Amino acid sequence: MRQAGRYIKEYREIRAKVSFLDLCKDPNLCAEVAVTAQEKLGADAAILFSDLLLILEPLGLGLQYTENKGPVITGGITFPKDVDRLFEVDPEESLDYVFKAVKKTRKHLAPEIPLIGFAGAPFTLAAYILEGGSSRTFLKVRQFMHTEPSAWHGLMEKICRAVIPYLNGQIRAGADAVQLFDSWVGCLSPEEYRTYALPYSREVIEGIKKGTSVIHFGTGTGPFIEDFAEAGGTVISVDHHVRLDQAWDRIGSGKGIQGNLDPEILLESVSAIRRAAKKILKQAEGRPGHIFNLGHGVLPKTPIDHVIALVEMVHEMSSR
Ligand code: 1CP
Repeated sequence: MRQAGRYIKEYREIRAKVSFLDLCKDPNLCAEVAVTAQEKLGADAAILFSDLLLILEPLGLGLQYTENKGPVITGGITFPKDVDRLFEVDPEESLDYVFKAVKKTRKHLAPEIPLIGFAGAPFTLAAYILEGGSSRTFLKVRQFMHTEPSAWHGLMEKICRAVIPYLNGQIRAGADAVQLFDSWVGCLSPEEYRTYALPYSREVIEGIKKGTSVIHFGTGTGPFIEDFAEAGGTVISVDHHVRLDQAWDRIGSGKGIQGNLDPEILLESVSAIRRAAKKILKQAEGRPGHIFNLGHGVLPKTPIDHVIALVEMVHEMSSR
């Protein structure tokens, strides 16, 4: 789904009655939203209903979701010394509601449907903290990492210490796989990625309970997909700015790949969707290890019938 709850009627009905944050903190409602979406779409897996940014609250930051501006983070970091103000996070204590949501969702999902837990990758979380919300330019985060490398390191280490137990807690609660979202990492150059983001993503992925599949998600990673894959992950997610077959060659056949339909296509006709899906499946050549997915979240105005049709056609075209 990925913020796509917004295009599902049942989700909008629940949201008419409760705020997004209250919804995220209600394990019963989270389970209901996730299970309804999986069943309605006929998807092969379900993703936990939660959000990347919830972990910012126990770090000591203010978090609000606004109608027009999206997430707004307050009390953030301007000066290097601000990093010391952030708390150490004990997810068992402060994010227990997420673990309860995992348990409830696992309980209500069909047993053969895997449940994917998730967290934000250190770079993307740091970007939200430094920018105070969404950004087009990511100037503040890039300026901070260039000019304050030691405070940057301190911030990223603190985030790693929060994210690792958070993901492991989700696994203990019943998540079958986890996805690490580095949604904004595409704003970095390959050199910046290697220096300022890769070491911390690697640290998180290496800290995840052995034997659990990790989907490493990023967008705009085409220029440095080899480095992105090197940070770790059982499966590397790619967006539509790269060809799936070429990306897979660059990542190496030892890893799985996820992707990479352009979410915009879902606003077009069913026949256009079929053509685009067929092209991707052809590039995957039926090789094991391909998870068909969009390269990014579903756009808010997407007709649900188009998403259902996509799931059906992918099943039909890839059946053996
Ligand atoms: O009802 C509403 O208006 C809230 C919309 C919404 C929803 C449904 C937000 C706010 N988050 C979510 C849920 C969510 N977010 C899920 C659960 C599954 C689902 O419903 O789809 C997941 C996996 C996310 C992950 C997430 N949150 C990402 C990564 C997504 C990606 O594809 O890269 C990001 C960047 C966020 C931050 C966030 N939370 C919400 C919004 C609108 C955003 C993005 C805002 C921005 O542009 O910065």
